[in-house]
Amino acid sequence: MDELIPSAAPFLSSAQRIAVLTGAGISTESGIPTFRDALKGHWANFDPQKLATPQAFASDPELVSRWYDQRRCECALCRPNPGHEALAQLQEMTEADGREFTLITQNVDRLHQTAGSTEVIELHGNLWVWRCVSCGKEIEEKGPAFTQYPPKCDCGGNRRPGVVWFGEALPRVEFAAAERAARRCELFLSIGTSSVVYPAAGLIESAITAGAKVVEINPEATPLSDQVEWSIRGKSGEVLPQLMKEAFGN
Ligand code: BJW
Ligand code: ZN
Repeated sequence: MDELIPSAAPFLSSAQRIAVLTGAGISTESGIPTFRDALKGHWANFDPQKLATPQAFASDPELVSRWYDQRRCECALCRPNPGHEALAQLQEMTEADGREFTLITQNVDRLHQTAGSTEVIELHGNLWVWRCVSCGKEIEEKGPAFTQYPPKCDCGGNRRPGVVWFGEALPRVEFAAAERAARRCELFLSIGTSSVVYPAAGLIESAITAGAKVVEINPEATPLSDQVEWSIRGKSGEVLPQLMKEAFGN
């Protein structure tokens, strides 16, 4: 066990307000590649930072919608791992005690919700809700792969995934709630994020500035590792259950 776990655990069991930010790393142990590792096989020649833009969709809607639909179908086969489950359990335990708990995710896979987390703040949308770029109509897609790319709306418009691309604004209400939780919390957990994509990474800085204790869980160092109280180098699917056991003894 990492030597930092016993010193961070008491804060998990006693903090009155806890906020958690997760990134792609929490889902790797469920078989979902991180954003920067997402392009394998046929997609290996593409740059994810270029596919995840409104400009890419405008210039090649077939390519971009195919990539997202393939990811939607792959995510549908994935299950939450012990990291997701530990966070769902942490929410249940803290809320049962009347403490405040906010889970903020940059992930688009919805594995937190599948694990039982509630009121999850999705900063970058999700892969399931697709939106018409002409009339704005949104439909949740739970079925098999589309039969045409890009999928079409009844109005004839192209439909796009309901995710937030580079250069697009994050959902206003969700981001405001996330910012508020980051500023109010006593303990902030930053889990499985490279901490380079803004404004999400700015939430970690907001929490630090507001005086929260911050725990980072990541096998690699990030640009913010030196600024946090505990930078625990490890996989979230292993570290989070250990932290829970140390904090709550179960
Ligand atoms: C493990 C692990 C294990 C592995 N356990 N860990 C300030 C400074 C510089 C630039 C900007 C700035 N403010 C804004 C920008 C521009 C831009 C930006 O941040 N660019 C940077 C890349 C430089 N930001 C934007 O464009 C944002 N919009 C914006 O600012 O709008 C302004 C505006 C205002 C008003 C009107 C209009 C506009 C939007 C950002 C949207 C990001 N969207 C994406 C794609 C979503 C859809 C999709 O999935 O395709 O979101 S990009 C991608 O990055 C995705 C992720 O959610 C996000 C964060 O990535 P994440 O989760 O950190 O993953 P990785 O892959 O980077 O890292 C994984 C980590 O896990 C690694 O550290 C591993 O070590 C670790 N790991 N295994 C724990 N087992
Ligand atoms: Zn439409």
